[in-house]
Amino acid sequence: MKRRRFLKQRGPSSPSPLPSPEGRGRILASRPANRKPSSFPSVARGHSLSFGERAGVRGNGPSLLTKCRSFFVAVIAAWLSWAASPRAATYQVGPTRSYPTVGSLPTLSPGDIVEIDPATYNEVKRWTAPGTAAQPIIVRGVGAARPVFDATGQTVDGVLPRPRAVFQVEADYITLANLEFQNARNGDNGAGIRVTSGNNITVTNCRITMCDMGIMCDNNSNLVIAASEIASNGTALYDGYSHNLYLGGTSATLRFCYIHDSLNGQNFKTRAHYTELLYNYLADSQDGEVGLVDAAETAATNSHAVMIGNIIISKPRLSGYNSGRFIQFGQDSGGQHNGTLYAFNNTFIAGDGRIQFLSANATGAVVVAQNNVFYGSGQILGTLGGGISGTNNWMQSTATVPATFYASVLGSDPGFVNRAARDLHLIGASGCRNRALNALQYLDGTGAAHSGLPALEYVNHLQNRPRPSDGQTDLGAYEYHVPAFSAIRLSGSDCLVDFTAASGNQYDLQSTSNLARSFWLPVATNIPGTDGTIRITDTNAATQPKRFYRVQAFP
Ligand SMILES: [Ca+2]
Repeated sequence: MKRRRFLKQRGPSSPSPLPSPEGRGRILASRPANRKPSSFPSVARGHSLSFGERAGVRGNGPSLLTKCRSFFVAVIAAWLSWAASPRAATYQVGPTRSYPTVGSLPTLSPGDIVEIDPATYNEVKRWTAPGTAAQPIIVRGVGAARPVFDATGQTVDGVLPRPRAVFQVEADYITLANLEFQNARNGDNGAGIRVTSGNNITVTNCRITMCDMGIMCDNNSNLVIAASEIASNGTALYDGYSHNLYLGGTSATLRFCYIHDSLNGQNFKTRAHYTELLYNYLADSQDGEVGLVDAAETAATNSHAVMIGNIIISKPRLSGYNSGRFIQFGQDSGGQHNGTLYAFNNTFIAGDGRIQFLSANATGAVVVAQNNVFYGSGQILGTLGGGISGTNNWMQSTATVPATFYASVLGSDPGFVNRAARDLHLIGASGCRNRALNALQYLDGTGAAHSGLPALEYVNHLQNRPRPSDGQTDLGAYEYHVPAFSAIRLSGSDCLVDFTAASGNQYDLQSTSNLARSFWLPVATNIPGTDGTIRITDTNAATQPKRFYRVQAFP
């Protein structure tokens, strides 16, 4: 097993505050443009609070006239502040625009939008101007194809004023959308995107490839990475230490991402205090799929992680790389990790029997696994750390069932639609159906409790949809979609029958004129499910006095 090192060249070491559990921008949303927080009390808040508190009270506090004067003074002050502050602007960047590069942009202000035309830009940039919760700075690609930022030939060594990434974000409330990054190389950790000391950063619909590292961050909180592909990053010059994602700081959330083929390291590695992996697809790393290890931030209580609805697939790894690591929760540099990894409704596929699915290797690190599918290796557990327990997990009959796992579901095959093609949706006959707990709970980085039931499903690739519900949850990342009629109506002499059914499965539509006789005739057979509405025309059915329908799933 290879030794793992801390992030090099960390940013300022002061810890970032924990994010509000209620999310962003609730109060700031009512502020005028570019107002600094707390420079004045908000007009709306001060006014409504005062009247609400004093309603019906006489002879106590300022008179109504005094309050009205105060109100108008506050309005005028707010207007002056708004009028004096820079106005949000939209900048167009492109070969034919006034700003041919992002390097030519002026200093940005809160609310500014940068729209970038499709082209390849051979440049790198540090983003140092902050947005606000109400007015984030948005940098986005527009047009038919994502603009590509290619760092080939650029120096990304992190020696100021140079960045250590294609885009290095060093301020709060910035969104990067619809962009591609590639070829950041410095011999070990040139990144596609690096966030350092920037809170509330969002990366969405981006693609990062062929860098030493895909995304890195440190000394930040509330990083959100959504619907982004991060693949084929890594360098042989930093073999075993360069990853598709290498995060730190206080908190990060990944959802609907496709993270695959980390060339010389892990697909996802973090040292953050708190991590959410929700409905992602991770596959084929060279050295480990998910590593949640230690730093100063994980010594605090509530250093939890939650994984819900992910599909994670490993391949047989090359000689010289870690052949057993799949998900590791704990430490790799001797620090503390005081928290629990909650793994709920994931589908875990090992491409190699040497894989140990779950390992915890710090005394304070605990793993709770519920409603998952483990396939491809019989080694469910590696090292145990602070303890690994589970309920309602599917595993192969030949697996070593941990003594701390209860209500396990054993079988020879979980009943995937097409495992070889990696379609891990369930067939109707799957033994994973309706075997899961219907109540799950996890704690976030502040210790607050949340339901851990999966509400969504990952859709190949970078998409998502609501998870179907039949009242009894299935094991794994996908719920079997029970066929259901959505409409039956007459059209001339025909009857049009609409129903929904799961892709990867086949169905027969049958009819009868007499339920009591239970004699069913085929209307259509071998109908492939689509995950959408299927319409079958029953010719001349409208001429019959009555007709009943049913859908039968196979196998
Ligand atoms: Ca079900």
